[in-house]
Amino acid sequence: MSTGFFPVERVPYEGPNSTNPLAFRHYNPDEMVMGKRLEDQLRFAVAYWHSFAYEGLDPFGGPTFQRPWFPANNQKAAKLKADVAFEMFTALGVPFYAFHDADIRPDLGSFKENRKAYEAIVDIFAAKQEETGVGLLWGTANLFSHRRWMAGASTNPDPEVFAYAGATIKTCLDATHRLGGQNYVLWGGREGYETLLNTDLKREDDQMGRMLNMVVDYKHKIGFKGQIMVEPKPQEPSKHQYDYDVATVYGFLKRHGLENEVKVNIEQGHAILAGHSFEHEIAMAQALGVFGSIDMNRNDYQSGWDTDQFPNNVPEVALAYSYILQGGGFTQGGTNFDSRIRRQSLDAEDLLIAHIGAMDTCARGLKAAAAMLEDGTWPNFVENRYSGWNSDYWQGVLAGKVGLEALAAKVETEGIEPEPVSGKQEYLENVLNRFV
Ligand code: XLS
Ligand code: NI
Ligand code: NI
Repeated sequence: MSTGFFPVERVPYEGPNSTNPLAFRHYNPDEMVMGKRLEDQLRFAVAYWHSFAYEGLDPFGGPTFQRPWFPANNQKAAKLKADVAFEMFTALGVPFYAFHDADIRPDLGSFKENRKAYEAIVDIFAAKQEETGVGLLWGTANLFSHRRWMAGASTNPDPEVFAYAGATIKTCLDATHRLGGQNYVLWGGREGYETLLNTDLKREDDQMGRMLNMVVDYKHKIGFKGQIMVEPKPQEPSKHQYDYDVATVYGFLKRHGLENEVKVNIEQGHAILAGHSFEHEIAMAQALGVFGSIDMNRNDYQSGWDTDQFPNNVPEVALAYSYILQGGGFTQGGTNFDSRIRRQSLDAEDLLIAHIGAMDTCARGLKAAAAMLEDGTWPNFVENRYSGWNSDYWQGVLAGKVGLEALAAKVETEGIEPEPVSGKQEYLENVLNRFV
């Protein structure tokens, strides 16, 4: 029996000319794009926290959303929340969702009570996944909201907090495994510092590395086949976060021997906060062999913080997907909408409308990206730009067969005087604009 929370049970695809706000105009899951169904290319997931746990607070104001499951301080409310959540996943036709422990269960005070409440909701999720065919893209632990985490989780100066973090991650990994999750994410919201004055960087790095190694060991022990992913972010809530960006996370993984075990979950808004573009972070992760999944959202360009709005800029999204497709597309990862409606968007249908717009934006972006690659002008240009390196001699240089002296001798004996060539930026921008 439906809860009747949403005005429709299923959002149809009606094509580009539809003006129905509760219909897709560009996301037709069965459309084939680069040899795969659109649904399998995009692998959409809804973020449980933003759509069902967020109450509409901001730093200056309290809750604005009056949902029938608020206050979600008991199992009955948590169950109703789960019912509505799965109704929305089904209405949108998304194949996946993602959640933190604290999003789905009430806070009953002790670790043990919370674990039991959490596992009871996970049981409900298991039945609902079975019934609806919706799967889990990733599970994660909320190691940042409760006051116990204020000085960090694995990086806390108090070893008992480290233990509590480990116990929480274990519980969440067990649940993710049980639900057939494709990935498990660690986002270190409080793994950083407010002031360097009270912080020992070296110790905190060692603690965080040790925790991640324990997570990887445990994953193998229980036979979890999902990817373990770290989600980079430079700051907020901490003034400085250790998982600053993709390159920083890669250095951390190398330092702790985890570069072949752990991948990255890249969020649009975090990339911008780090002073990068989304596509930079994606391309960097691919170059380093650690690309895993994306959190799709956008930040307000004026406010300078992680506003987690739904994406609506097709050219930007197209560029991001063009790099994902060039890397072969998603394997276990997907497009998780780490996005929330604004606190004035009070209506149940606003949740649907937000996701519909975002899914249409992503569909248009992915189709544009596929067209750019199928056209070939752009990737061929880049390939060509480096073609001088393809000969045996220059490959040998890269392979270490030539040293600095030999290189210097070559320049003089052959009279090498390189002639600069145009980088063609505007030409390439115009080429890509043909597809968006
Ligand atoms: C916060 C993060 C968070 C992670 C999951 O900025 O994006 O939502 O995705 O803990
Ligand atoms: Ni975020
Ligand atoms: Ni995120």
